[in-house]
Amino acid sequence: MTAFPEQFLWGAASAAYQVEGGHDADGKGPSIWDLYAHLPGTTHEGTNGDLAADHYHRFKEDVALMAEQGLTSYRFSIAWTRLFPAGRGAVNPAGVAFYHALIDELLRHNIKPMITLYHWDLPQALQDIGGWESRETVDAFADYAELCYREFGAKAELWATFNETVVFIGMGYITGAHPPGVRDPARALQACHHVFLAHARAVQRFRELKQDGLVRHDAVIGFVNVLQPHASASDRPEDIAARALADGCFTHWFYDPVLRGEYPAELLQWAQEALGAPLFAPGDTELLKANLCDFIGVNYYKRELVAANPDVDNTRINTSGEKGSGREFGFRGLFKLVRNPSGEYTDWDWEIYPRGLTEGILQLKARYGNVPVYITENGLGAKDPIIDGEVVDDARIDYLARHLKAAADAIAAGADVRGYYPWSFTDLLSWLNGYQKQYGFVYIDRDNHLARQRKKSFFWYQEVIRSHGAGL
Ligand code: BGP
Repeated sequence: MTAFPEQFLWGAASAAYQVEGGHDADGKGPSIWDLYAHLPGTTHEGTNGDLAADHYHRFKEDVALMAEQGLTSYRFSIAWTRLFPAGRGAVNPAGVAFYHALIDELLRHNIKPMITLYHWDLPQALQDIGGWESRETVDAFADYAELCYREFGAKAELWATFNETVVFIGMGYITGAHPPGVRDPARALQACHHVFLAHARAVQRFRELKQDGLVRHDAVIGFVNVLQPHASASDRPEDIAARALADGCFTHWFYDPVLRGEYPAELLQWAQEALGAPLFAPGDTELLKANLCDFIGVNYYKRELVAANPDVDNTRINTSGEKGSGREFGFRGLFKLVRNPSGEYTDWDWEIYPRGLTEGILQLKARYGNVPVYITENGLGAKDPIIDGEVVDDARIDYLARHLKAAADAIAAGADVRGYYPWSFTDLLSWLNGYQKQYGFVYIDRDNHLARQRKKSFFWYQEVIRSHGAGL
């Protein structure tokens, strides 16, 4: 017996900067990550994505492995700077050709592409004119999206505009750990507002081009968010209030605009009074309202326990992989994320809590109705053991199996979950943690010309796919 609907997609995920390499190949322009990762002290031991897994040159080998594993879908992102080296203006035909070749190779193996338009690698040329703080970037994004639809819209049916806005805005403009390295909540909220507008504009163009027959009639477009369910650390009223605030700031702020077309009203009022942002221009409200998602993508790794926070002011996270080295994360006066004393944790201090996937999806269903859901990321970051030359990633198998069962529970409870994309297909670059934090089904031997090697989990997932999840 399988709990998964017949059309359920068995995928795996990646993102351009983390896997492609070829950072300046064939006319590609620099992105903010190309520059940022080369600044001293920004990433784990100075690691960067210049070479990554060299998927740009080895995608055929990678797609052959996907086909061997049995994937029915593959989620990847397009590097904006390959298509528009300066973010707008002149198109780079070699970049367009690369994604055609990748997509054609996937289709040849009956693997459905799921295309993410933006997985954090903003063209540096647009950062230079203000990045997401500028409405010119919104215009440039709509044009970039349109080029993608015109080129690839007849081939791909699954599209997502943005990946994890809470992370690239939160880390880019509040904690300062991602580019552009700003620490200013008001600027964060304005940049974030522009991302929602860019999403809405891209959805609008998608539907126009679909109407014109340039995009497949069965194509759909969504937005990918972090799914991080929160629980209060105790039943003290202040912790319950802190949890509600965390839900508002981390979840509703990012889901409401794309699924309801508006911000959570109370929080918006608070932000505008306290910080003076986000500021709306005429037409913004209508634009958001008119362009809701066809589906929502959820990236689930962990849940968080939340407590009232009179004291902690820390936004640094564990990037070493030494369990217990992370400090409490919190915004003083608002809330903090605290360790669950009886919780199970990864070496990066992320709580392993499969039920959170079920709970989180059902919370979304309760708030937004039965919108189609794709689990666009889920996975275990670990330093995988190698025994007698084999990568024996039993911990990953255990993690994924338990989360797949949790996804099945959400489906049994009535949620419309349509696909599962573990992070990641091959090992790849972790933004701040380098290559030591592995997620893949396929090991990349960095000491041996990036040779690909199937891990134990590769064969495990192959069997899950073959049985359509029956043997879990
Ligand atoms: C998500 C991102 C991915 C990926 C993943 C794992 O937030 O969408 O790009 O990196 O998290 O995170 P990390 O690499 O920090 O372990």
